[in-house]
Amino acid sequence: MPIRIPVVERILQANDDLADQVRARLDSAGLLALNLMASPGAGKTLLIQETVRRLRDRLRIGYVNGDIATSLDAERVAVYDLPVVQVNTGGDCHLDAAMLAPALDQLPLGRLDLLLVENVGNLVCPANFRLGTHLNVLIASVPEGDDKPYKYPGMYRGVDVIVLNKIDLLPYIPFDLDRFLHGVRILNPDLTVFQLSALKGDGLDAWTEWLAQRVAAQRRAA
Ligand SMILES: Nc1nc2c(ncn2[C@@H]2O[C@H](COP(=O)(O)OP(=O)(O)O)[C@@H](O)[C@H]2O)c(=O)[nH]1
Ligand SMILES: [Mg+2]
Repeated sequence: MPIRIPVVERILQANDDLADQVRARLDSAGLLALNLMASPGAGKTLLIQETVRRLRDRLRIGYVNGDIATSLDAERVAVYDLPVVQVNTGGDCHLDAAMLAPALDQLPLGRLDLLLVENVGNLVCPANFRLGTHLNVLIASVPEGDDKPYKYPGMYRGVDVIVLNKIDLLPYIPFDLDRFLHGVRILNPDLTVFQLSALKGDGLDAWTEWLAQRVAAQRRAA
């Protein structure tokens, strides 16, 4: 008798089922939720800080930080006086729906317009685990190099939006923007790409206006 061991499939199926439940909760609350993924140091937390700073007068925003062990990022965002929940994965290189679900219990979902979920810094693991959020956002950054869409196709193919951060460093670091964008387009032709500097502010308004419009569309659909 052959022995069958469908371990990985069952784990991913269990995660998908939980992600569906998370999505149902988010939809019934009428908010828009983003899963922000990137390699360590791409600028996820700084982009989130600047997004909150620019939109907090217009939108009620919550933040979930996924980190292996610390709450350093959560502390950086909490200064903007919004609901913040820390999820420590205890070593896991990604968030999953089972980790996000209890974090939602700690948030006033019905009184939020936008939920920003910062995933663990990694370009491989987070791509495999749906969270139930509405949009997968990848934050790439200039110092990582223009070859990353080619080297991490799973991540680049699975996202809805790409933010290319740290464009202020383009004059100093060899980075072929056309090569990067070509790599993105062959994997994901319809992708929305924002080019910005979370540090200097260039391009941030286009990103925040787009986000505010998506929130409004989500509210109309609810
Ligand atoms: N030059 C430059 N540095 C940035 C930019 N965005 C973030 N950084 C810096 O990159 C480092 C990592 O940022 P952080 O927000 O912690 O990234 P995370 O690990 O992806 O959350 C910090 O030193 C930031 O100040 C940017 O647009 N330009
Ligand atoms: Mg961070």
